[in-house]
Amino acid sequence: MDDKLQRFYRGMYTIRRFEEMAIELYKEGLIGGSYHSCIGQEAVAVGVCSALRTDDYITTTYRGRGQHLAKGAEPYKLFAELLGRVDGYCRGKGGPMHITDVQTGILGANGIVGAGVPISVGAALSARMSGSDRVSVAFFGDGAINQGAVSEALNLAAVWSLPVIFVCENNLYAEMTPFHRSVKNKDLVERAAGFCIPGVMADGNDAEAVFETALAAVERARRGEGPTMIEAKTYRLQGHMFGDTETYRSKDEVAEWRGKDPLERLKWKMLEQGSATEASLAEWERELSAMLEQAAASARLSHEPGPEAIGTDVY
Ligand SMILES: Cc1ncc(C[n+]2csc(CCOP(=O)(O)OP(=O)(O)O)c2C)c(N)n1
Ligand SMILES: [Mg+2]
Repeated sequence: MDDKLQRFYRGMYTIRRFEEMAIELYKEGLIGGSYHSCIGQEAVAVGVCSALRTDDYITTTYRGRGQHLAKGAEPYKLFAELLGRVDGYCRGKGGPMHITDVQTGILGANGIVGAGVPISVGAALSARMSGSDRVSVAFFGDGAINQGAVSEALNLAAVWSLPVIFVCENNLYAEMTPFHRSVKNKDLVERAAGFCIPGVMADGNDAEAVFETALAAVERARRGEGPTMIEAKTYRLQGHMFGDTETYRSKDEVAEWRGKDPLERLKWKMLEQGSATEASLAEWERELSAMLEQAAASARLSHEPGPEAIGTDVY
C-alpha cells in the first residue's frame, strides 16, 4: 500500500464530503452569509499542506475549508463555526470567512481578496526573527494577482528572502471573470520573475504533483533560501458561491473539468497501481462520512453565543 496516496485520498475525500455536507446545511438556512465551496480544488489543499508541519503557518481565502482540514483543523469545530455556534473556531462569531486556529497555524481565512498574502509574509518574518525554521504559505486566487498588497508582499518577501510560499490557486475565474480578461500573462506564475522569485507550475488537480512541488519550495524556504511562487491551475466544480447561476461558463467546459476531477484521478491511479481496491476505497469513504456526520450532528447541538458575549473577542 502506498501510504502517501492513501493519506492524500482520505484527506481529499474528507474535504469533498465536508463541503457537500456544508452545502446541505446552507440549504437548510443554518449558515449565515454566502458559501464558497472548494469542491474540485481539493488536491491543492492536500498537496501543499502535506508538505507542512503543524507549526507552519497558512493564510487562506473565504474558500478555505479544504486547506483548514488539510492543515489539521477539527471538522467538529469547523462545522460549529459555520453554524455560528460557541464551539466553533471563532466561538461562532466568524462564520465561514474568518476561520482561524493558531494551534494548527491557520492564521485566518479572509473575505478581502489578497489580504491574507501580506499576513503570511508577516508570519514568515516572525518565524525568522524568533529563530525558528517555520515556513508560511499564502493561498490566494487568480483574482488576487492584481491587488497592490499582493505585489508589495511578493516584493518584501523577495528582498528579505523570507520563508514564505505563495500558492496561487488559479481556478480560471475571479467570480464571473475569466483570468485572461484581467491579465496579459498566459500563466500567472510569470509574475514571480518580476520580483526575482522562482515561479513553478503544478497541475492543481494532481495531489502528488502539487505535493512534490510544494515540498521542494518548503525545503528551500526552511534552508533560508527564500520564497517561491507556485501556480496550481485547477477548477471549482461548483459556482463561485451557492446560488451562482454560472451563465459565464459553458456546460462543455465544466464537463471537461469534471473529467479531470482530482479525486477520480487519484482513485484511478491507486486502483491501477494496486495501492487501493474498490472495497478499500468504499470502506474509507464510509468511515470518513460517518466521522463527518457525527461531527456535524454534534455541532448542531452546540448553542449560539449569547448577548453577554457581544463585547468579547472583538478587537
Ligand atoms: C479587495 C476585494 N475586492 C473585491 C472583492 C469581491 N470579490 C469577492 S470574491 C472575488 C473573486 C476573487 O477571485 P479569486 O481570487 O480568483 O478567488 P476564487 O473565488 O476564484 O477562489 C471578488 C472580486 C473582495 N472580496 N475583496
Ligand atoms: Mg479564482
